[in-house]
Amino acid sequence: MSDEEEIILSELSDDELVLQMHDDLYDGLKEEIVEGTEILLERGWEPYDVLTKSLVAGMAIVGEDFRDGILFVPEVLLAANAMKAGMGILRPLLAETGAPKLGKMVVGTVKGDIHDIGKNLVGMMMEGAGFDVVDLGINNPVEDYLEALEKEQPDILGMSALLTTTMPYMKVVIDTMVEKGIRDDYAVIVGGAPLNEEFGKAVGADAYCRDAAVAVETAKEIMARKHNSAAAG
Ligand code: B1M
Repeated sequence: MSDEEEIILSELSDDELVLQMHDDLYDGLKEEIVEGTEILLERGWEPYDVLTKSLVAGMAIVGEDFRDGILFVPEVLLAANAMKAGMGILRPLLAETGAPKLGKMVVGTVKGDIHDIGKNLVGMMMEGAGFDVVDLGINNPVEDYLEALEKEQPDILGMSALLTTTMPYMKVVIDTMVEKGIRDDYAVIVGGAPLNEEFGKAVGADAYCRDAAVAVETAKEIMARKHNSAAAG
């Protein structure tokens, strides 16, 4: 926000407000992000649109300037905190569902990796679609995944990684599941910015999911297949 003139968020048009929110996210202005999120919701925006058009799109700009050495870790952390504050408002709205539970997912970011915004988003969207979600948080060694699988008995294991140096760890987890003879007891989905379809296949996942919406669709397909094969068997 410029020092010369105070911007009143509620006086901006939708398009102007979304652009302002991109700026505010860039500047790590948590309160403004909360206010902008609330204004868009009051104006009748769908929570998913607020999420993708203002927050996720804003974070993409932060990501570009982080990559190009224009922004550094402290600034990006502030942006991430502002984004999380906005997501906090959207979470209950996205998770609101009267639908019966579709299935259960254990999800976590892999060892060595502390990025959690994308994973949180996937968790929120999955809850919204009617899944129970057990979130293991960040920096999970294989033992944490195995323990949670045994304890929670989910249908799906989800792993997230945002670094090219941490994404190979997904293979460690899947290989360990194979060694222990439990690989086929769960569907495994993976996601994160540096991953792709080919990588998902190479590590032995059931599916690579480009974004949270794809994760939800994939999880629904997995559950439909599971029910069909149970009915057939
Ligand atoms: Co980091 N970081 N970061 N960072 N950071 C990236 C990932 C990077 C691409 C930035 C860049 O250079 N452009 C780069 C990685 C380069 C690489 O590996 N090739 C990078 C780096 C280098 C680093 C550090 C090493 C920097 C340093 O210390 N020098 C360091 C590493 C720390 C660590 O993990 N050990 C670091 C630290 C940080 C912060 C702590 C400052 C902060 C994280 C805060 C937090 O998460 N709480 C941060 C952030 C915010 C980013 C960027 C800018 C944004 C990530 C994000 O939240 N995006 C990121 C740049 C980028 O990705 N373009 C970057 C928004 C989020 C909604 O998208 O997470 O991609 P995303 O999730 C998407 C999909 O990927 C998918 O769905 C989501 C959308 O719907 N998805 C899944 C994700 N997980 C899924 C799981 C699924 C399915 C779909 O199923 C289970």
